[in-house]
Amino acid sequence: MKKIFYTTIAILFSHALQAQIFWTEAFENSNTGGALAAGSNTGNGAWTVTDSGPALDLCGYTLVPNTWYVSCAENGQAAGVCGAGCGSDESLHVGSVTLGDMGASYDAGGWCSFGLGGFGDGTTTDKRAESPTINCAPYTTITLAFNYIENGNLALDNATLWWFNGTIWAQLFDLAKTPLCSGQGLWTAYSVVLPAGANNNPNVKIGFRWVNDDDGAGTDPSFAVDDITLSAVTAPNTLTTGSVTGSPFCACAAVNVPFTSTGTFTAGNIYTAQLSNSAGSFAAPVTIGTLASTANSGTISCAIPCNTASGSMYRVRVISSAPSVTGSNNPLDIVINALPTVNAGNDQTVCAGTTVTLFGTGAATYSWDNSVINGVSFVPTATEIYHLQGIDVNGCQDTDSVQVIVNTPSFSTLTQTALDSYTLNGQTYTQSGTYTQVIPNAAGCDSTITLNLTMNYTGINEMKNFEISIYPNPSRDIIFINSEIELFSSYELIDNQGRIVLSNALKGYQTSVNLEAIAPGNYYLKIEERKILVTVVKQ
Ligand SMILES: [Ca+2]
Ligand SMILES: [Ca+2]
Ligand SMILES: [Ca+2]
Repeated sequence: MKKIFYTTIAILFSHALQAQIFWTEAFENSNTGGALAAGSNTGNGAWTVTDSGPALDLCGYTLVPNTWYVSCAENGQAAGVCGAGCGSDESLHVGSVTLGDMGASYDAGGWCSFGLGGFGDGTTTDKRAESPTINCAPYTTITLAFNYIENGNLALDNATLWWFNGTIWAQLFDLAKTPLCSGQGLWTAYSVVLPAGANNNPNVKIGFRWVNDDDGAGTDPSFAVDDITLSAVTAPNTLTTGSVTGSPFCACAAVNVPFTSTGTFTAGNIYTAQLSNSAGSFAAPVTIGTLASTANSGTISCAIPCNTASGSMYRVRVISSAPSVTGSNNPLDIVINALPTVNAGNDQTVCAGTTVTLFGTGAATYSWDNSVINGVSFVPTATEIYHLQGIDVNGCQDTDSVQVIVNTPSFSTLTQTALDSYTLNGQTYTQSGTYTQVIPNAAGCDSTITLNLTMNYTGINEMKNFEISIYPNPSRDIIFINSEIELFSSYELIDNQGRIVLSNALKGYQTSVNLEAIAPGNYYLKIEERKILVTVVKQ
């Protein structure tokens, strides 16, 4: 009745659960005989042997205990098959040292018991062959399985199964003697669930201990083991993509993809969200976001690629990397609208004060920065990049920008003194005065030139107006400006560079001008009130 119950449970769980072998040891070292187990490494790491036997036999003589070999001298057979010599399938087995590796065949000793202690070497043995460290994380309910043969003599010459939890060794089981089979051992399958201490334990070892009491009583085979596996019954991983909200989307939009999963996801697992094509096919999925996580739920922050075409049958799904699981599609179709292509027009170059009109194309509505209104002229005051955002009928947007380079007018002042006439840019002047010219500059904008022109005239060295006399002229210091009428305007003394070196108000009938501070040379005395110009010489 009990047996039927267990069978029923097994059937119920068989769809959801699967055994996963995560460690194997087949001892395949291509050795036909004599290779010691201590140091044997077929890919999992090296096996070791712990010797707990005495140093001397019962009669006080040096021991030659049995030892552990890894070779095909005892062929590793399938369960239910008789033992055999080397057939190229290596096993871990106990053999003799004095007689060499003859497979699972040992020297039971007995010389001491027979009163011949000094005749032969004693074979008292207590040696445990120990596996390399086995990482049992993240597994639980771990099954250890292997095939073996064992004989010997009761518990006196005997093999036992041990395990190590990272701290201490403990015996798991005294393996039963296996049946004889044409004089050899019958290879027998054995399995056991490791204690709970092995669950999620990264530091597990298994060991096989062989003891021999050296009493001469014992029957081959000794012990051999092969094809060791560790497996765990785990639920298969599942991955379910959740509902995606926010459709319709514009290309480029952010989207959150939620998921749930079951089973164990191992360190380094990456959940990846994928986007189908516009028909919902994942034949060439596009990655839109990832999340490094071993958790059984999460939300992946994604971005729909900006170049995604319009479509109304898009789907997303989540996949994982460790283990590799392809999740279900999200439940409903997703609408994605492609982005408009907005154009802000060509860059422009204008002169200050010129109006500019900016307008975008490619969308339905437009907004500009810098207070610009689409299609409305304005006068830019400086070179600027104007950014445009255009939004189409689906509410999808694109941006562009345009540069307006504003060239400024230039201003310059030119001060010149000339004799009789002066020509600037083709324009000839014959009178002193301030003139303005406007011509295009290198940037194509106005260049305003202010000409301060002082004109001297040939022959005007003497007074033409008898109302005013100037003396002494030349002079080293003081000159007097005498007038028949009172003068109250001003005078200016101008050098030949056009610079005013002295100026002051006129003082009625006579004005004195002190020339001591100015350099010797010719100067022009300009009397504003009478519009006259006289040459004055400082000595
Ligand atoms: Ca093998
Ligand atoms: Ca046993
Ligand atoms: Ca014995």
